[in-house]
Amino acid sequence: MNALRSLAAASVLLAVGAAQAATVEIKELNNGPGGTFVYDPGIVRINVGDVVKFIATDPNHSVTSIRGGIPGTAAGFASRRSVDYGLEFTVPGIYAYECTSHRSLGMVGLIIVGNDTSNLAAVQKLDLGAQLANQRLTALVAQIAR
Ligand SMILES: [Cu+2]
Repeated sequence: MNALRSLAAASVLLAVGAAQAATVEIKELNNGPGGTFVYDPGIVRINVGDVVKFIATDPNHSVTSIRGGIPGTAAGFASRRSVDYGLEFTVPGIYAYECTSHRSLGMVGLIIVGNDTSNLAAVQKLDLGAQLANQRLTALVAQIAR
């Protein structure tokens, strides 16, 4: 009987835990803390199962995962331009993403899920083909590494 009661209590705790998944907002901005054409914040840390909501605060931006810059078993993603876009992250690791319209202007960001940085080396090796994008990515990666 005690064991059954404990099991029931554990189930309730699990249910409460699942309900606590957070939603984190990232704004798409023409002008922000990191300069022009930025995601704010440019780097976020979330738990597995949390949702990131990209807010189209300024128009003409979008969010697309960068090939080679997400965990190997995770699906890539891409939003349309100028619309809010929500996404649940269920696979731990680092996710690098960009605004395809403004990659050359350095509009990139990072999401770290479940405190898992096992694909850090792959993210560090990314070449976005644009100096400003690579500079911003390097600066974001430096925030993970320290
Ligand atoms: Cu953009």
